[in-house]
Order: sequence, then C-alpha cells, then structure tokens
Amino acid sequence: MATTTKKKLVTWDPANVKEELLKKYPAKVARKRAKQIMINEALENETPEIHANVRTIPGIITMRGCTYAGCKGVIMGPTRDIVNLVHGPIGCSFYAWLTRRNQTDAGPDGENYMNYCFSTDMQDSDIIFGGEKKLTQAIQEAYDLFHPKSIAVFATCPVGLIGDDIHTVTKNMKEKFGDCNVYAFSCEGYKGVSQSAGHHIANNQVFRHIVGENDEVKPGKFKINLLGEYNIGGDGFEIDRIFQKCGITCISTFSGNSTYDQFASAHTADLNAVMCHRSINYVADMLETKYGIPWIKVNFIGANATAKSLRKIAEYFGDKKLIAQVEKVIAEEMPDVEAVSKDIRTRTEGKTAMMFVGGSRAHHYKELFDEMGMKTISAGYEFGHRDDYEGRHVIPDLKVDADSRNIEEIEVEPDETRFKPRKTAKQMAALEKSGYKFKHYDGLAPDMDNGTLIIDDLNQYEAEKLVEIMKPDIFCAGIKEKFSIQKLGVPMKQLHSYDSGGPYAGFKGAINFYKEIDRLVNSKVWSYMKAPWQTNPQLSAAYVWE
Ligand code: CFM
Repeated sequence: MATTTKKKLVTWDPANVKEELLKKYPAKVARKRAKQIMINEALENETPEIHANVRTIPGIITMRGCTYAGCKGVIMGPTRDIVNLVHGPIGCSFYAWLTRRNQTDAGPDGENYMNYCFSTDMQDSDIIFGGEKKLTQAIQEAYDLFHPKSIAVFATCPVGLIGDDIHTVTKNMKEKFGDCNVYAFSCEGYKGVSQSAGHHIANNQVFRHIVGENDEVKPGKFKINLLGEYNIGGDGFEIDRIFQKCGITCISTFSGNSTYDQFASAHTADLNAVMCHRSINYVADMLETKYGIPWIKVNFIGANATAKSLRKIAEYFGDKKLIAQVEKVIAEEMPDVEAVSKDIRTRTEGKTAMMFVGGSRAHHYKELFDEMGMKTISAGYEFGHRDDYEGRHVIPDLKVDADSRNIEEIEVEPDETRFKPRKTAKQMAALEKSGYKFKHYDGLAPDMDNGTLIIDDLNQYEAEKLVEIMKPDIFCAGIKEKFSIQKLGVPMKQLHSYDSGGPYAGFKGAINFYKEIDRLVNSKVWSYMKAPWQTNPQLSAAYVWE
C-alpha cells in the first residue's frame, strides 16, 4: 500500500536557521560564513551589507566554478565562429565541451566550431620544457584546417604556473596569418575567487581585440546590443523572435548565439540592454565611455519582466510606431501566457522556492516564481558581488583586495573619431526626469521579502541543512546539487542548464517554465520517498498454510 505523507506547515525563524547553519563550524569559519548569510531586512533605501566575492574557505565544498570556466565556457563558449583553443591538459577542455547547453544556429554561412573540442593536450614534458612550441603548432594546425576568422587561446592553471607567454605567441601568429585575429586570455583557473574573474578577463580581451573592428553600418532603425544573454536552452532564440516581431534590431548579443562579427560591430548600436548584470556590466560602461552608447538594465525572464523590458527599450527610442508595435506584440503574446498561468496557479500558489545560481539568475527567476504565486524563501549567488545583492550604489564602497586587484580594469577613453552621443544631454535629462533609469540596478535584496535568507557562496553542507530545516517545495541550483537535494525528497530544477528543458525566457519561455515547475512541485513521486517499512516498521504477515 502506498503511504501518503501529508506535508506539515513549516514555520521558521531566520535567526534560528542561520544559527543552525553555522553551528557545526569551527569558530573562525562560523565568523566568516556569518557575514555571507544575510537575514533580509531591505528597506526602501537601505539594504544590509553582505560579504561577497571573497575566497571560499578551504575544505568547504563550494558550488562555484573556476576562472577558466567563466572565461572559456561562459563568455566565449557561445560564440560559434571563433576557434576556442585551450592551452592545457585535456581534462580542462573536455569539461568545458558543450556542457552548458548554450545553443547555436550555424546561420547562413554555416561556420560553427562549437561542436569541436580544441586543446593543446599538454603532457608532463610540456610542463617541464614549456608549452609555447606546442601552442604555436596547435594554432597553425587549427588555421590550416579551418581558416577561421579568429582563434582564441585560453590558459589553464599549469600554463600560468610555468609561465608560457601565450600573448606573444598569439600576437606573432596573428601577424603571420594576416587574415585571422588571434589573441589570448590569461584566465588560469586559480586567477580569481570564482568564474566571475573569468568573465572580466574574457570581456576585457573581447573589448580590446574585437569590438570596433567592423564599422559597416547595419540596416535597422532601432539598434541595440543585448549584453549578458547566453542562449541557454534557446532563451536567446525566443528573445530574438520577440525583437524581430517588435521591429528591434539586435546588432550583437554578448554572447548567446553570437558571431565574431557581432562583437566587431557592437559599437554601431544605439542602446545596450544588460541582462546579466554580474557578467558584463563593465562592458556596458566601457561601450558608453568609448562610443557614447547608453545602457539600461533589462530582464527577459518572466512574462511581465519581458513586457516591461520591451517597453523600456521602446521608450528609449521614443518612436510612436515602435511603442505601438511593442504594445501590439505584448497584447498578442500575453493571452496565452495568462491562460496557462491561471491554470497552474491553482496548484502552485503559496508554494515555496529556493534558488542558488551564479550571479544573476536567482533574481531573474524570482520574477517567474512570483508570477506563479510562489514565494522565494531563500536565495543567493555563487559569485555575485555586493552590487548584485545590494544595488549599484555600493560600487564606490567596494573594497579592493588582493584578489580583485589581480583582475585588470581597462582604462577607456572616448574614441577620437567614433564617439557619438546617441542622445543629446537634453534628451537624456528629459528621459531621466520622467523616471527613466540609465545605468541602474537595485540588486536582489530589495526584491526579497523581509526575513528571507540571502546567502552568498552556499556550500553543499549548508544547502542540505537549509532544505532540511525550511523544506522548500522546490530547490534550484546546478548539477552538483541536483541529486543530493533530490535524495532529501525535494524536487530540484537546474537553473544553469535547465536540465533538458527551456527556453524559459520571453513569453513562450514563461509558459514552459510554469508548466515545468507545476509538474515538479505537484509530482506525487516525492511522497514515495519513504518505503512503507520506514514509516510503519511493524509489518504483519501470515504463512500461506495458516
Ligand atoms: Fe550571468 Fe549566466 Fe548567471 Fe553567469 Fe554562469 Fe549561466 Fe549562471 Mo551557470 S553569465 S552570472 S557564470 S546569468 S553559466 S548563463 S547559469 S552560473 S546565474
């Protein structure tokens, strides 16, 4: 007979939960972790300070990835026509080979290297005698085989340790080829405290070596760049569909389903729309300083958020036809979304969620859970910085430590010939006066309810404790967490790779997400976690002859 477990209503005091999470740690570790576990009391103008972007304590099983992952996988991974050559032992390449589910469309030219895994396959002898010769040969081989527009070289930990000069090697090869842009990234895994450092290293080099290479003016009236959208599970395809329907031209996406030429032409757009603040906000700043393109924060995760972001883009251009078209698209798309939302809400309303993802998704996906009537009781980032939690106003107060000093900040000046303000000072002031916000992001904390827990760099031990105490209806994180959480009897949704699902962005994506979460939180399977003899050990039986 199946046992049905009726869920008790769980209430908790956040201070007790925090105490419980810290209880097992040695005093010094507990003191450090306490600063990264924040009981949210964000008021309108005030947010409690959180310790973030600091080293993980050795011995703790962190959810984070390495700097190389942030550079090679996250930023450069989704660009299809650049040969991404990893200089290092083969394991680093294999790990970064198509595991992120960033999708691509090979386009009319069909140039797509994403399905290849390029590596110098360093051996012990290369570590001892140096790997520069091998790297030179590998670049030559890739060039001879594919004749790509561009080859990017990524340093893994041993390369930094032995001191191979990858930048000189790539510079020489670029000069030798003449028709192929070759550059390198010093993104050794240990370079920063997380993959966030890798984003910065990648973006700096893209800005330095590619942006501005193509001045050709592309057709389109309302031209934007979408920064920080990586086409996971096809999110970018859905956003592109919506842009096209609205008449908005996306010159480049950094870097979902992108090409070399998109980066090269990015300076020709008239607005930068930033999705993932963490991975790219500094590129938006550099594009503004050098070329005069203003930037705004957008979010295409959630149907309401999508509508809001489209209206924001239309308002920037201020064109009556565009504004009308955006309204028309929203009016066309929303009825389907609302029909599904109405149906699933009868089953999802009041359920609870926890989210611990990279550096922006916990905030973005909260919108989708809100739309389902679900409450986010705890959330956090693996590698967010204080501004991702508390808002950009804290940026001037951020402490520069040895680790952040290690990551280069590029000094940018207005381009002598190509700097062009997209709007007059008067136009910008008028927009701002009407409440329009440029360069603005308030972070996760103000959107979280009072008394919820915001936790930075959550680890495996704390994740399990948190689930045991707070018993959410769903837990969202990555593959490393998936099965340990499910063994606790709580459904787990991967918000990095989306398991095998997606897209979840835009209008169609919202519908997909509603249905998926409804299915997960209402599945009966979790009530069968306990075998009958665990809840009722006294089984009675009789012999057949009795
Ligand atoms: Fe930005 Fe990302 Fe994220 Fe990120 Fe990432 Fe990702 Fe992420 Mo995984 S760029 S910070 S380094 S939104 S791969 S597409 S899901 S951790 S929350």
